[in-house]
Amino acid sequence: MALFSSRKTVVVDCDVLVIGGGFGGCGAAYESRYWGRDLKIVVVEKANIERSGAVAHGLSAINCYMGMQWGENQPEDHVRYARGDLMGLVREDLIYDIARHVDSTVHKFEEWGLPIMKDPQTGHYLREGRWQIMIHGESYKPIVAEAAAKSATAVYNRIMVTHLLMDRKRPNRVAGAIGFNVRDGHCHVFRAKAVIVAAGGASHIFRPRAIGEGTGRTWYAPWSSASAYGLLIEAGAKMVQMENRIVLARFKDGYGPVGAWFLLLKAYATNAYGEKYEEAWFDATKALVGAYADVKPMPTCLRNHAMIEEMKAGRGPIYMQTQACLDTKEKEDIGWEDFLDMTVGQAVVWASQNIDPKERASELITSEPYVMGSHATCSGAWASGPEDCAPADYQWGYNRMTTIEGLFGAGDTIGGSAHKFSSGSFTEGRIAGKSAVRYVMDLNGAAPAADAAQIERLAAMIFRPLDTYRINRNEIVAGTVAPGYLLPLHGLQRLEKLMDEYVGGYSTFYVTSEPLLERGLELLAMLKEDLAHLGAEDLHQLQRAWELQHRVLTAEAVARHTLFRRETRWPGYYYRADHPRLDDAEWHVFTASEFDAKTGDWRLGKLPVHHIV
Ligand code: SFD
Ligand code: AMP
Repeated sequence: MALFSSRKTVVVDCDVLVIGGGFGGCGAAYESRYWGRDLKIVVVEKANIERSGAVAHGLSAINCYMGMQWGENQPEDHVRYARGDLMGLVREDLIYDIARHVDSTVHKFEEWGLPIMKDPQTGHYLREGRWQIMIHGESYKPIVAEAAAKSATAVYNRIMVTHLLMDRKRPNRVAGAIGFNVRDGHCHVFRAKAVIVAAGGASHIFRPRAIGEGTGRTWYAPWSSASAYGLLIEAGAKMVQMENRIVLARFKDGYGPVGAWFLLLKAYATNAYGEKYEEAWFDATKALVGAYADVKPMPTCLRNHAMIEEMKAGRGPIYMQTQACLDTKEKEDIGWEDFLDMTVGQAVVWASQNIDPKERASELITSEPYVMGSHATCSGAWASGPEDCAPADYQWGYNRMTTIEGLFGAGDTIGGSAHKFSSGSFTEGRIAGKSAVRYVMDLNGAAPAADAAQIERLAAMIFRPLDTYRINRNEIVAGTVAPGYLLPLHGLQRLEKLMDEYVGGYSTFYVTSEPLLERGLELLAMLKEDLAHLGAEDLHQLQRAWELQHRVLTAEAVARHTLFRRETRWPGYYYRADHPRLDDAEWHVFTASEFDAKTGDWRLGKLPVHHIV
């Protein structure tokens, strides 16, 4: 019998359910309302949409903007850019679809009150780089969330979704979602005709560099807990490119991003001796990846590769020569605001280490890997493409519908389409929202029926860690250690350590191989067995427990995809020591996986990469 017997179950019925009120989710809510005037549109969010997700703390740039009104770029240009950056492998239809709509999204953001910097000479948005524009973005998220809140019929904040619900009769048809309120502990059941998952990417899959007093600090938000992948994998959705984890060059210890420094302020990176090092690695890199080394701008992974090689050669620390570019008050202000708007911790590192960036260079380093679908990386779900330009085998239903009927995705959730960033994720949410509404209207009232037995089974399972803790805490042997349970933090640390050491984290300089991956998967299987004994002291820890479940499943997908792709496609993100070169003859393809939750089996395969631009 459950020990928390006062728990209520709240049931919510709706037409469109949006899981995650970040950038993709806010876009989905906004656009669903536009097309579905009379529909019941519900957003469910584990935090509070006003300050949730990767943009919680603000941003200082919008990294995806074409500038078509000024003839700056066309959508085709963006497809070429993303393809080059991802070493040839992207869903060009999905990227094109976002690029052609993204400017209108940014114009809406400005209309809603987001201050966008202007070039005093032209009056156009101030360009950081070819694709990026500068904003005063500390309040970026509340501004965007307000539009979503006004559009949705209801926003359920503080509810962590743990599982998707499936139709009673059709196992591949989504019927809603289930989770719990992290404040009052009530169980929440959402029954929906269409579901859009926009639950963000994943930090803390690999061991972060930050330890001790900095524990938990990462570049991508620490609360980006892989739910977008965990929910979908468990339900059997086809996932792609899960091996394509991203490593980022960042200011050391505070994880400050580098884009504004390289592109707008024209700072440059050197080794410890003040030498620019990227060019020096060109021939060696070309021997590994061939013509991809000639792509301009240099692909993100190859920029990392040069930095990693330089570090391995013992010529670190690597430095961003900030003092060489901060020669005016305006530039100095932009430099500080870049961090104060987006990564306050980096400004704190400067203060705490007595670094004045106009006097002294700052260290750069490559981060631990993250799993995402919206930056210079494209892990995520395989989705049906736009009706007018997707190749036939990329299209089986409604735009942005996954391989599960009625289940859509946006932002980090959707795979194959890199370089969406905040604006592109919101845009993809809009695309998914419009499509989900059409799907609901085409149903003509034929709603799915959630499976009562599944709900009952899940409701018992979700809260089990609370009981496990209560029963076993009597056996605590020391501190927080008890033989009868595993605490979420201990499980997380086990996951991070094994992913780091076997699947290509920073401590091996991102190197892995078949034997390492096989051993990592063996240890992962043992960790998965222990997850049945997770113990949660309170509701906060219960949330941590389910975040860990989502992270572990995602990590397994990363390891299995990495094992499957027998080449090194993205040096600088990870290296297969046993297949050190890029191999276009065999691997100019997407890797795809499907998980069967009943048997625990994974099926991996290849999907074609079509070039439409
Ligand atoms: O330069 C559940 N990003 C940047 N984008 C830009 O456009 N410009 C920049 O300057 C950017 N930089 C940057 C960025 C991110 C971070 C952390 C930093 C710097 C420090 C990237 C964008 O933020 C990113 O691409 C988008 O936010 C992705 O959108 P989306 O919707 O896929 O993810 P989200 O916004 O994190 O939202 C997810 C939401 O889901 C909630 N959630 N809710 C219920 N149940 C669950 N189980 C849930 N799990 C998650 C989350 O709480 C969240 O609200 S730069 O460095 O690149
Ligand atoms: P970051 O701040 O590293 O997240 O980068 C922000 C944007 O600038 C992304 O679109 C990056 O791909 C791009 N970017 C960062 N550094 C460089 C560089 N050295 N050359 C070209 N593009 C860059």
